[in-house]
Amino acid sequence: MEETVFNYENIEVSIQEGYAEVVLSREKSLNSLNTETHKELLHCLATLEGMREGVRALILTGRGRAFCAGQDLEEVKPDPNGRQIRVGDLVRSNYVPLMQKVKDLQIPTVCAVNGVAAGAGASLALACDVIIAAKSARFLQAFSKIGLTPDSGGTWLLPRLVGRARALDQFFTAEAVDSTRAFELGMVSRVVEDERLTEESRTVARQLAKGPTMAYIATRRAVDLGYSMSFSDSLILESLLQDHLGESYDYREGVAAFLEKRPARFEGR
Ligand code: T3D
Repeated sequence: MEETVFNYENIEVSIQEGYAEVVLSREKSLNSLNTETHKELLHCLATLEGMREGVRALILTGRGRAFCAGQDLEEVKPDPNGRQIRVGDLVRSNYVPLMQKVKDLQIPTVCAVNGVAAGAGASLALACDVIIAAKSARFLQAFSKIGLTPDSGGTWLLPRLVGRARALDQFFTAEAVDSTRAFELGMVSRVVEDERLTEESRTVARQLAKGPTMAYIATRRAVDLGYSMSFSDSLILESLLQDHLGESYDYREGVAAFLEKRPARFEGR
């Protein structure tokens, strides 16, 4: 089988034990996102997603003391003639495809938030399925500090996690939310000591990589769509998803394993 080579400048990618680890690696600017990083991330996620059997979970994390400081502000500063990029164009060309890809990825995602997650960096973390924060991590809705409204899915993600009032408070004041508070607010599912973050995220990824991938993705879909559906419509959606999952190998294997009193060996199909 041909080996996939990941050769990127701004991210590091490794694959082990059925999961991939993607590390944002622009440490000097706190892993801020420039256009090249967007391209690499999109390419890498699409490639990993295509590796079906080999990669069934993904960890996203950052190198150094930050997870991600959002948009690389050097990239958007006006040129010497005062010309400035159109922010909406940048959002449409970079953030819309990236965030859509993360949210729709056909494998479960784990974010290991190793430090500050600001602006679009916070959105990137909150778009993942399982969000584990290091004790020293903090979230910063930095958009209003530079006169912008949250983008990269922020206005969809944060209110769903913390409620309208607390989301607007974060958006307007841009006050940092530390990991303990983020846990209390429901923004992250686990907080661990800094030195345990890597192992904790890998333990979760290892478990997810051995799990019923299709069921995870269907669950994410039902939960996300459920926010804007009636209870009755959610019941119908769930039944339709079960139609699909009921045809899967993993469903047959799960039932057989239970009846045979042995651990299931899911294959993600
Ligand atoms: O056009 C558009 O902007 C559209 C896209 C919008 C999406 C967005 O993400 S908008 C939000 C953009 N992000 C921010 O506004 C955050 C900016 N950064 C910060 O507020 C602070 O750096 C942090 C709170 C994240 C961390 O503070 P601190 O004190 O720990 O670190 P620092 O000293 O500010 O930063 C360290 C270095 O990283 C510094 O460089 P230097 O002086 O050592 O050479 C700093 O300039 C650089 N850096 C930090 N964030 C960014 C950055 N460089 C470029 N872009 C950044 N976002």
